[in-house]
Amino acid sequence: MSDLPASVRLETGRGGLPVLRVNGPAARAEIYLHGATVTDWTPRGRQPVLWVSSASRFTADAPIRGGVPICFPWFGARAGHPESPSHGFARRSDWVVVDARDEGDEVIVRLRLTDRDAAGASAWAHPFEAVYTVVVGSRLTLALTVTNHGSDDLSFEEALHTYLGVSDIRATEVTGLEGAAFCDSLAGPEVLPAENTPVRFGAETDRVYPGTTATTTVHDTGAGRSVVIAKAGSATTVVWNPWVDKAAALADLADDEWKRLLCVETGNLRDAAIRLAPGQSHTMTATFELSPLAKDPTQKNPTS
Ligand code: TA6
Repeated sequence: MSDLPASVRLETGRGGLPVLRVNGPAARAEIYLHGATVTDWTPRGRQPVLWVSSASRFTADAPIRGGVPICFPWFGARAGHPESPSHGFARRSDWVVVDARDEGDEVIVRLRLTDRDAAGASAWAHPFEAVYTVVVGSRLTLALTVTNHGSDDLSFEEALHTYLGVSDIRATEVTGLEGAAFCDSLAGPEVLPAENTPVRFGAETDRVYPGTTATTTVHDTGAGRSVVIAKAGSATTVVWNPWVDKAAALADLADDEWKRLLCVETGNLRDAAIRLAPGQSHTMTATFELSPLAKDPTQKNPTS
């Protein structure tokens, strides 16, 4: 690791895990080396955008419940390998800091994971290198570049499993997915017809949009703001809220926290899984930006 600029400090975080604390001109951020999990991004003068559970574990053997866990090299359950961890091993592995630098108002941090240092990668015998570039500024940009260092083709799924904080999920909607067909993971693998309305939340929601490159916007009426999520190199979007029962079933999620989180995930899953020839690389990028509430919500806030 080259010397860190003054804007980046390597400190001891929750659970004694190493964390990079970034204090840039335009925003602050926090990146745990464990999973290269970005757990905070707060533009100057604004409220935090990412959400972390108060019940999250910060231990070497578990993923962090919140922020932006990296799902790689598979998403969800690994087909044919019930013993393998959900969402892969990247979010449970300790990444290495490559370097960090200031560039104008932005601070750029790079982290790396290879098959040699990934926890449990022996179960997935493919030589690879993943480099994660985190750009902290008035926008947050996350770019995951995977390179195949093997002599055979490499196929993998990936997702940036972003947990956004919202004031109340029941008064939050997602736009940008209108017209995109989706799979309801709670119902089955069938691809369901597209809807022409924003995604709204009245129950556990677990949707995979298999063929969309669209920018999505999360409209948080209670907070009077929107989060715009643009992406590149990604053909899948996942939208998740656990609601009451699933939240109660998850040990690392406090029972009432389902009201204040929403996952909008940037990925390449299933048919969009990435296939790399030896020596080839692929980059997937998500960019987050705050904007005043883009829509003047007409619907009432059901909690009031
Ligand atoms: O991204 C949605 C999802 O795949 C859901 O099915 C739900 O399981 C969620 O991820 C959380 O998964 P985790 O393994 O972190 O408990």
